[in-house]
Amino acid sequence: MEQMTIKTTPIEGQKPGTSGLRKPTRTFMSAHYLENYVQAIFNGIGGVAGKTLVLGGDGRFFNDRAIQVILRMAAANGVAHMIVGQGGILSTPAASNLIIQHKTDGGLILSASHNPGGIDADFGLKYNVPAGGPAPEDVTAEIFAQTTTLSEYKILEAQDVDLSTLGSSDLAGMRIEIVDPVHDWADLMETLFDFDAIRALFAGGFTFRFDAMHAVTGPYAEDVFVNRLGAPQGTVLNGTPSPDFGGGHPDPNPIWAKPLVDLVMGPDAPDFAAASDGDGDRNMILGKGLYVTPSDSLALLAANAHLAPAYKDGLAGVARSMPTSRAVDRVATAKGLDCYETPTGWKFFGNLLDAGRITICGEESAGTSSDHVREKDGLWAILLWLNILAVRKKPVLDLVRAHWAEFGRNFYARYDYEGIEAESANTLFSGLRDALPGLVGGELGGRIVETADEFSYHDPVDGSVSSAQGIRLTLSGGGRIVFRLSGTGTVGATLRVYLEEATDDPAAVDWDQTEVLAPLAALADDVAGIARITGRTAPDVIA
Ligand code: G16
Repeated sequence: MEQMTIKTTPIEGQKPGTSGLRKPTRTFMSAHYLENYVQAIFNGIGGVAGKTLVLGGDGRFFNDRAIQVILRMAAANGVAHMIVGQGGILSTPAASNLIIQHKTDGGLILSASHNPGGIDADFGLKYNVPAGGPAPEDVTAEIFAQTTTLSEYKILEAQDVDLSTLGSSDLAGMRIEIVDPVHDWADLMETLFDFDAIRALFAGGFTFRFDAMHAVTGPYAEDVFVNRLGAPQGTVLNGTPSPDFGGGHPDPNPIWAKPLVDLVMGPDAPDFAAASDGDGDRNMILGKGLYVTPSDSLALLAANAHLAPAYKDGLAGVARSMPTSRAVDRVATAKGLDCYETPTGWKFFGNLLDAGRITICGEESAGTSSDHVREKDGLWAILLWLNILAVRKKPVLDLVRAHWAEFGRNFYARYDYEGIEAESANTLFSGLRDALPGLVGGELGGRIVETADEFSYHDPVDGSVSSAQGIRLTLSGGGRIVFRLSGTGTVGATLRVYLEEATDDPAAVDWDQTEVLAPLAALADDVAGIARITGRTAPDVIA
């Protein structure tokens, strides 16, 4: 086996976004692209000689080839020990768990999350730190800096490693340990939740459907819901992972998981339904006739987490990303908990979790998790819901309505304008930025603009500052509009507009969300000039 040093030149645009580097698959497959980025990660974290790393991905197209390249590069760069999910597969939360459990030096996760997979779709790669979470901004900045000066990478000339058999092997002095991707994570779940209570729930005829969307969670869901909790065969839908996610878009929301939403809205609705995404970190929650928004789900989980064994002593605190609705803030206020507002991106929760300041956190983008790992964990959220339902013994709809009645209701929607020209996006944001000082105290749609600013996050643990994290306006009467650009898209710019109305009116449990938010949507268009600047008169997606 020959170790080679290959000359290369920097490749433009290898800047990690909200969660690692995501690009079209063909870009990742182009000459030196993957190799350059992997070497930049290795260099950016101070070299990998003698280190132990975790490696796995969501199984999308090119996962298998990329893993082999990374293994050969890891061996050539002196990695001592690689822990790899069998077949090169690991869900993102399972990878985080392995990084933590094995006290490693971090891991490489191959995924473009909820983006479609295939040669004409998307691929991604990110580095997670030894604490288990996505690399924070100072680390990703160093990795990016490395991509701009890289002149060579190291790789071994070797045959493919067999990833199908559990156990250890050697690659030029590097120990490769193939582990069951499901087992350790599923065992962890048993320590957190009341599996007996959930088993009794299923034994009593409670019906549940989980849509794995042909993505990574199928085997995890079969093991936990069916094998360990006794849910009947047929509970897991689309449970066989495929490299192109069955040709679908593995994003658990009412648009891309429409068949499941149609099921809960129809006559054969199960008591509870849920879905997860490409790499298993997102979740969608549904009850009979009801879609629970991620922001409401976060609030309800925070209010009821004490019903699960792991959280029985209460929560240290909670956190949400800035654009996420403030529903969880109401729970925090009622329970006397600290509540943190972070920028979009799971990496920003890491310090708060490590410091023990929060136990549960979540985002409007369908991510929720706790301090059990350092990633969002779709199946964890679904299990906590099941635990709560098993104890409360009430339908999902009743639980949600009771929650709104107790804490107040936050109406919430996100409008996405996809693939807009970068220049239009820049014009729109610079216009908004310029307008901010003049908006405060003025009137907009008959309401007073109470605040208008661009969000900067001051990390209370390490003192770092992350600026330009979204423009936000708050309006009298509980309204809020947030504008930001997505950091996960691979083509053009995606404008996200987040609309929120908050009310304490008990009658609001019966109000229609679309009607409540319509005036705010018109205001958002007006104040930012969305139609005027981008030519778009309607969003591509309402989430
Ligand atoms: C990623 C990040 C999340 C973020 C989401 C949306 O999720 O991990 O923290 O909320 O993207 O980000 P953006 O609005 O910038 O597109 P995932 O599930 O794609 O890893």
